[in-house]
Amino acid sequence: MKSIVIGVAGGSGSGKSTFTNRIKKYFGDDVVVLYHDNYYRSQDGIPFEQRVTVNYDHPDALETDLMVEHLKKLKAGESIECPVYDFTRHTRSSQVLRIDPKPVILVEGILLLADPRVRELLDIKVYVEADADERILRRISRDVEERGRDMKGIINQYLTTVKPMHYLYVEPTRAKADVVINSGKNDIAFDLFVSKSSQILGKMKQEGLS
Ligand code: UZR
Ligand code: MG
Repeated sequence: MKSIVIGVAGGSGSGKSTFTNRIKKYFGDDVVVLYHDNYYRSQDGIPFEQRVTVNYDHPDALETDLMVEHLKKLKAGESIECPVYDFTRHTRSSQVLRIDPKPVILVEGILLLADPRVRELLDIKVYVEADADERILRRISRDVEERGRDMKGIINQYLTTVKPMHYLYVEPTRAKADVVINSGKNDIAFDLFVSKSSQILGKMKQEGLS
């Protein structure tokens, strides 16, 4: 089986997951999603108070080597066991997730396009763009509701790491994307996107049959 690999990058709170979920829904059973977030390194070796101060917005915080290996395996038609990250504890959980290969492989993450090895494996590179004020507002609601954080911690983290690293490592990868889409109204971008992807997918399926 051949697969099409689509990468969705963009700043934290830009709407990456929303866009990814939309594509996921569209392709249904044909799709599998790999979240770069799940490849954050384990922080089991240090106490919780120290974990909150780690710079998670730097490329070194992620075990991208392992994700590259997994992506290659999925492309080769093999299943993988993906780590699962626990944001409430700032470390890897004891769970692993078995992921089977599918014709559409979606990969999502803030620093996805920062690694040349990842870029090389992507057929389509998307960067989701949103203003900084929108991103921080989304981040506040998300981190309070889903990641067990408080306002003080979110603000502190945003100012010390999220914001500076965004401009240092995330935003520059915008230039590496094939398409930059607006996080707000992206219906047209979405339509263009799925028609192009379906076209590639249809072609691949046809080639697979002949
Ligand atoms: P998204 N992150 C944490 O807050 N804690 C961790 O243990 C690991 C990651 C944050 C990370 C980054 N940064 O901004 C965000 N900080 O998760 C990326 N600080 O996730 O794209 O889903 O927002
Ligand atoms: Mg997200």
